[in-house]
Formats: sequence, structure tokens, C-alpha cells
Amino acid sequence: MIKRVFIANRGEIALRILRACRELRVTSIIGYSEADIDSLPVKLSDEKICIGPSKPIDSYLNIPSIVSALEVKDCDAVHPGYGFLSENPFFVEICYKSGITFIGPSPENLKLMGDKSMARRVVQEHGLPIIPGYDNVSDHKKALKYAGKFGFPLIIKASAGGGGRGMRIVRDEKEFENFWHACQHEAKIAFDNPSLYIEKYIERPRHIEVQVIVDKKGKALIFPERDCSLQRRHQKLIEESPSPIIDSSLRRKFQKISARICKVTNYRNVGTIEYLFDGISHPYFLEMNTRIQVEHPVTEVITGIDIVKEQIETASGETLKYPFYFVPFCGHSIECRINAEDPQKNFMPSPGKIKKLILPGGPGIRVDTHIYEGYTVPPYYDSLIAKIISFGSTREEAIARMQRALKEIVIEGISTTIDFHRNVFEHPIFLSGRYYVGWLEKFGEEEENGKR
Ligand code: MV4
Repeated sequence: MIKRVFIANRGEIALRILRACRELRVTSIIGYSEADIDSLPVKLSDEKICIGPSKPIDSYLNIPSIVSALEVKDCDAVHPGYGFLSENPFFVEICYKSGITFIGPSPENLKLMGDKSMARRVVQEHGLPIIPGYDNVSDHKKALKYAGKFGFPLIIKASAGGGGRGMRIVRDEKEFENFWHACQHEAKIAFDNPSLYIEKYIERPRHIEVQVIVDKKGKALIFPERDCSLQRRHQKLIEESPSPIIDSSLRRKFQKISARICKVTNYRNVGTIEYLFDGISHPYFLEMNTRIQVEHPVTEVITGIDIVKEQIETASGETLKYPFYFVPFCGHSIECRINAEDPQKNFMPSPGKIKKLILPGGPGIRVDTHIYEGYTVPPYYDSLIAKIISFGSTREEAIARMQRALKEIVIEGISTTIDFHRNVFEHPIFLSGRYYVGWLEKFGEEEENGKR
């Protein structure tokens, strides 16, 4: 078993990893930036070491600094959390060569899934569903010919893109050429790669994802789906599990495809397979995330499995000891991401000192956060400051508990997304479960208009 885990991250996920280490009786060593010296994970970890100045590029992304810290602290493993170096194949390679266990997938897994079009190709070659389309199309005339095979509306995306940048929905042939050139221009600037692909456009889709964990012998656990359709600017704000629109037979369909993807890619450790779902019956593979994700707690609370502990144990070579493969679950869970942002000012980051803090609790409420009263949210990093996770025996109970938690919570001194969540949790579309990707964006605009 791993003995000394280096936590190469910050904020709530650093604290989450630290808690898993403590329960496993593994020593935690946190690498922190100058801006994070007063943070809760730094106060609570067994050992700590400064890895550089505040800017991510100088600390949490600084590979030489982190590798030196790993050696100074004689660590045998590193947990990258999410973001920062978590999906950096170069960093993973260095860890492997230095005999340090990277708590995550193999370098090969990372390289394959990091190349989104390669991942899609592999998935398709095994007869698994991807959105009908064409990759690496060089010019608009060819693209238009291909487009004829599935018709309009279609969507143009950057081959090297991700996170939704540079996408264009094309409703008819007239719009095609202009949109094509606009996309190409954006792709060249944003990704230094003008290559595009076209796909059939899925109207009002849902973003569904499946959490997996695979041990070193290849034994897997395939979890029930999470519905992450409630996003704004491709940033998730609310996640729930199970999805309110997926029944047990559809769930099995998602899980079987996910299990196949793990098998054919020889996937190891934790991962999340993302799908676009047409809302009726067709799941389409989008991409695979090769890290622990922000929203993992909703899966933990309905399955009773500590995913981070299992992640550390499987990375150290332990085998999964569960008598099932498709993970059974009970009840319903919802997560609200509380960001230090001002929804009134276009969700602009709102760092600063927390003058007053009251956290919610009681039945079915879990709060994952690194903040405390008197803590100053630094301006250099992601604005996520807390996650409220509610659990109930039904979706209605999970909603009622979240509404209660959103009434109880008090954060003063900075702006947060709490009020935005309070409003979403009153909206009939959210309450009915019949939302889709893009809906929250529309809702946000309604909110703004209402204020004027
Ligand atoms: C789509 C789509 C509809 N049809 N592709 C946006 C980010 C990228 N990962 C995929 N995205 C989409 N691709 C087709 N063929 C709609 C979206 C989309 C979306 C997807 C997932 C989560 C949020 C989204 C918000 C807007 C659009």
C-alpha cells in the first residue's frame, strides 16, 4: 500500500483527498502556493511544502517544482485532483519514470483520451455510438458534401477544441459557408489548429456521464449515471444522480457502453465517460475525463462507495472487493456548486475575505468546502468555494433538503452563486426534471431581464 501521498492540488478537492488519506491511514503531504498558506487543507494535512508563488504557472502547474517537492518529502504517490496537472501526460510520464505512483490512469489512457478525435475513432471502431459526423474536414466544399449525408441542422466544432469554444450551429445550407470560415478563424486563433469537424446537431440534448473505476487487474465498477445538463458557459452548476429522465433499462444501456469503452481502451483507475443524450433513447459518446471530478460526491452518496479512497487503493494495486459490477444505488442526490462569483455582474469572479459563514447541515446534507470564517478567497484560481450535496430517498426529498440548505447557508463578504441556486430550485422546469443543456443559460437571461 501507498504510504505517503503528495496532494498536488488546492481548495475543496485537496481537503477531500486529505480526508480519504486520513481514513486509509496514509500520510498526506500538501504542496501549496504562497497564496494558499492559510487554507484549510494546508492547516489540516500531516505535512506541507511550498511549491512556489501564487500564480498557477509558478506552483500548481510547475512540474519541476512539484517533482522536487515529491523527492524532498519522500512521497511514494501523487494525487493530482482535478484541473492543474491531472490530465498532463508529460507529468504522468515523469512520475512513472521516477517510481512515483500517479493516482490516476496510465500514461497511455491519458494520451488516448486527451486526443478527442482519436478517442471517438476508437469508440466508433468497436461499434459503439458516436454522433454521426466527419472529422478533420479540410475545406467547406467537402464539408458541405458530407453534410448531405445527415442534413441540417448540423454543428461545426474545432477538431482540437473542447469546452464548447468555437462551435457553430448551422440551420441551413445558406449559413454554412460563412459559419465555416468564422469557425476556422476561431480555431486557428484559439487552438493553433484550423481543422474542423461537422456533426449532426442534437436538439435539446442532455449531458449524461458515467463514473467508472477499474483496478489493476481490470475488474471494474460501473456507477449509475449523473445528469450534468445544468451548465452555464460550459461550466456545470448543478448535477444530480440518477438522471430524472433515465429508467433502469436505459441506465443499463449507458453502463454497458461504458464498460465496453473501459475494456477496449484497457482503462485503469477512475474515469468519467461523457455522453450527449437525445432525451429519448440514443446515448452518444462525447469524451472521457481521466480524473476525479468535481461532482463525484452525488455518486458517493447514492452508492455508499468512497470513490477517492477506492481511487487511492486501486492505484496502489489493491483489487476492488465488491460482489457486483453495475453498482446498485439507493435514493437521489443533487449537488449545487457555490462559486465566488457575482451572477448580477455576468458571473464575474468575486474573491475576498469571508466575514461571516454559516454552513447548512442536518439530514441528507453534505458540504465539501475549504472555506471558513475569516478566510480570504484568493483571486488566482477557480472560483469554486463549496459544494452542497443533498441526499433523499426520492428526488422530491433531495430537492426539499437542498432548498432548506440554501435557506440555512450564509456567506458574507463576497458575492456567490447561492441566490442563483435558490431561484433555480423554484423554477418549474427544474422541478419537473425536463431541462436540457442550454436551458440554464436561457434561465440566467430571464433572471437578468426580470431585474431590469
Ligand atoms: C453538441 C450539441 C448538440 N449536438 N453536439 C458543447 C461542449 C462539447 N463538449 C459538446 N457540446 C455540445 N455538442 C451536437 N452534435 C450540444 C452541445 C452543448 C453542450 C454539451 C454538453 C454540455 C453542455 C452543452 C451546452 C451547450 C451545447
